[in-house]
Amino acid sequence: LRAIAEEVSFPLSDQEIILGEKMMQFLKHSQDPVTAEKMGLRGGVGLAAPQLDISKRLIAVLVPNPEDEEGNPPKEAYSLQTLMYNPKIVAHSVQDAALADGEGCLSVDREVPGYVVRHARVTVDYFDKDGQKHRIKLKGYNAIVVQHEIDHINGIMFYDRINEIDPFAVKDGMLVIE
Ligand code: SB7
Ligand code: NI
Repeated sequence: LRAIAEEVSFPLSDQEIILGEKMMQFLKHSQDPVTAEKMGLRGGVGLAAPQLDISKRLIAVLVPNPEDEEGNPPKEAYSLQTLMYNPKIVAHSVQDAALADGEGCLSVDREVPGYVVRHARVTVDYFDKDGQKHRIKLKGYNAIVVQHEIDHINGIMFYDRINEIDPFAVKDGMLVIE
């Protein structure tokens, strides 16, 4: 998990395509209360190939929209659902942001409290499984999740970004996302 993962080249191998599909399936399962229980999974919104011991630059992101106050399902199930091959942050805001509740990681079996300081907004380039290039702009929770996953392919863990001396320090202008 501390290695810099290798870029993939196009066209992808069948293995690399299947790996992406498996990663997305894993996230779907981990969010389904029934299968999650059976498999003993913690709900995941993202996954990076190095977490499966595959040192390639591939991440999967699946961020569900919440139900409304009455418990009705959202219009769109997901606010972000993407497989990204060779994702790269090409621009980011000066403003920082952190989740109010901190972060956790499927690969870390303990809680590490504190604000994980990240960019509030990012522009990300990536390739899809067909080798098409995409550029997306993200903010809020989606931006945080994608940065957490891109960190994994660069060997960075979320707790590396927590202020050691004062874990809940708020740099001026930093957005705290509830
Ligand atoms: C909180 C959790 C995640 C991202 C951002 C905030 C992902 C948790 C699952 N993973 O460990 C994926 O790398
Ligand atoms: Ni993680």
